[in-house]
Amino acid sequence: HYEDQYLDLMRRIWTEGAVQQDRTGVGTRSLFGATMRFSLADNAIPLLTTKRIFWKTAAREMLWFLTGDTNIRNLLKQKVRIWTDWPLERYRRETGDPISQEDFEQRIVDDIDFAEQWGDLGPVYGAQWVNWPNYEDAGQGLYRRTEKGINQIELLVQSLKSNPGSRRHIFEGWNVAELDQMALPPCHKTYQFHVADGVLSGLLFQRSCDLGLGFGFNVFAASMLIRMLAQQCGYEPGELIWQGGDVHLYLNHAELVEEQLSRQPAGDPKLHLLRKPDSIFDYEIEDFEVLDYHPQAHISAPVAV
Ligand code: DHF
Ligand code: TMP
Repeated sequence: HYEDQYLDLMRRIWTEGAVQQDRTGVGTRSLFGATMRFSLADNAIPLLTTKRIFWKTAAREMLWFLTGDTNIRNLLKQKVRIWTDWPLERYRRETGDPISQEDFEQRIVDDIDFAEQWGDLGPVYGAQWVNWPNYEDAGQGLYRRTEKGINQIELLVQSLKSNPGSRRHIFEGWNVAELDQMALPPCHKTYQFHVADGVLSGLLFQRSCDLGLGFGFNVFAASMLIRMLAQQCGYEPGELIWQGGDVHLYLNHAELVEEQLSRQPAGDPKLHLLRKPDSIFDYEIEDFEVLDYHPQAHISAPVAV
């Protein structure tokens, strides 16, 4: 089963991983450098089956990235709460207001000025993917930002269509000059694509991977993106190759890890695209359907902020 790769890595990190003090103070066991391959042929989708993954949440996040938005307001309007912790932490720290998560989220939704001040994550994923800063010569050795940045996704679709054999089908979130403005520097930072015999595959390099929490979302979203690109460009979907840099398990995920490792993966879920939108930017959540997904119960675990 495709999920055995994941469970094997989880077991290896939990038993052999080096204990490391990490940025969050929670502590991890970690291992450096890992690869997994998942087939996307015949609508196959690498959803974890040893616990439920809320794939619509991951899908909404991916669609939100593609709009270029970096404010959590539009996520919260869809009840997607996975990014709240970071703006909430900053708000509490800078104002001293001990507001609850629910009240903070409600205020972001209700009050657009509040959202603009406190709901933005900085120039993270979406900002770099579709609006990478570009500059024009303003004379006298000065440069100014152009009105529109570089849309890496649009360029990617063009290059996949017009020059399939290229080895440069890449988009990148790691904008070195802007890392210090981001709530978190990108984890899933580099995406590369490859076309051979009309089959499109994608490779994701993830510099840092929370194997207990983020991973299930990340492989689903990357696979969904490959499927969308294949549909737009007229290719068959091939594989997702996932590569992790620092792959870790948080020490407070013991219960999740033990429980998940005691379960057996089963089934072959399918992702169906119900419509072919006019462009890569026109997909909606209703365009996606997952069938044959019968996971075991969800396991909740705390997220290290
Ligand atoms: N920090 C850390 N420490 N781990 C992460 O995985 C992570 N992921 C981020 C931002 N920072 C992070 C963005 N993605 C959840 C899933 C993905 C995600 C952030 C959070 C999460 O909390 N998942 C829960 C609840 C899912 C839901 O509410 O739908 C889960 O059980 O999967
Ligand atoms: P770091 O910036 O110190 O590496 O912390 C980021 C943490 O978030 C780390 O545990 C990896 C995790 N993460 C994912 O696994 N997937 C994601 O998509 C995101 C945003 C974060």
